[in-house]
Amino acid sequence: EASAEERRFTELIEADSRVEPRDWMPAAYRKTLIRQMSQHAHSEIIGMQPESNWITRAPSLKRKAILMAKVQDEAGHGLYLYSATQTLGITRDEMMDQLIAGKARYSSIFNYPTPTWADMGAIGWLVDGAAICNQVPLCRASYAPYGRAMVRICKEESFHQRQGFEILLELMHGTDAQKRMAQDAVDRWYWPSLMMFGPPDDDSPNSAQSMAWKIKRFSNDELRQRFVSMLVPQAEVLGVTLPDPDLRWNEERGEYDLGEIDWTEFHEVLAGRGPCNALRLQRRRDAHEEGRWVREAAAAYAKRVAERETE
Ligand code: FAQ
Repeated sequence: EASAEERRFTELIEADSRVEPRDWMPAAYRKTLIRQMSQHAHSEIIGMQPESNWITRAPSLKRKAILMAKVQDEAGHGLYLYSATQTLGITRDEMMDQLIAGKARYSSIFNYPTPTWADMGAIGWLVDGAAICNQVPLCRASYAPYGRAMVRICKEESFHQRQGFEILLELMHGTDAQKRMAQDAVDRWYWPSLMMFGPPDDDSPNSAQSMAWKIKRFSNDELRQRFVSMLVPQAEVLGVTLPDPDLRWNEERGEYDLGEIDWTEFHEVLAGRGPCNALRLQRRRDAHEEGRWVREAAAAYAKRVAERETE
């Protein structure tokens, strides 16, 4: 027999209304939100690294200013999402400790290297493109602080996506070497960007419950499919080839057929054995250590101000 609180929660979800932090919610709903939202926040923070790798080497002052602004946006998204997650009763310190200890997940995509400038284009076009596809439906997530965070974040991601597209467009109008560099980056980022949507539907343990709770609105495969449909015409404009020989329009399904995704690679990256997992985690640990004096100084100052007020 459901309690009155439980019935009210179920009605709220059924009516497509929203859950606020002070509302009653099932413990499992709270837990899955903390899981997904903290992972999302960690992704933004770790996601700063592949691009910050190029800030000192951007090919012009203008490109450098744009890239710095983008990486700063990612920091902002991370902090914004940590705050939204804190409304569920976990502290920022707990989340940070989990990340530093290597116990927290963050998106698989940020464990790949960025050896060339064209990677900045491919990340913007493919990684931010995938992020938008995944996150636009999350603007309607049943947990209100998450949905509200997504509205603002998606606006910034769409600017990020266009700046990536524009980097690739310029390279594709350049020399043969620049065209090869752009195509090579697309070849390396295409498959990992498809993996961002998560495992296939029949191997996605969290999907059914998250969809019933209206946190997720579409399945992993549905969003992956939508992403590819968005990419195909854009790839034509760019003049790049998507590196999937089996990619073709299926008239009957009204969708593209995709080649086989290498799920072994996906699981290896999730297990911590991707090309840059160790590097990303070490960099985060070092940054945390290097920032210790700032946190301590801020805490000491806050304490002194509080003492002065009670004097
Ligand atoms: N990487 O049962 P499901 C960005 C895990 S965009 C790592 O399907 P769910 C912007 C999953 O957590 C990137 N782990 O799970 C940016 C679960 O593990 P758990 C961040 C993955 O939650 C751009 C297990 O596999 N975006 O940062 C991945 O229903 C450029 C089973 O999976 C978000 O986080 C993966 N790719 O669906 C920043 C979006 N896929 O927790 C900088 C919000 C799955 O049981 C530069 N999140 N796993 O141990 C979501 O929409 C969902 O959480 C999914 C996964 C779709 C990612």
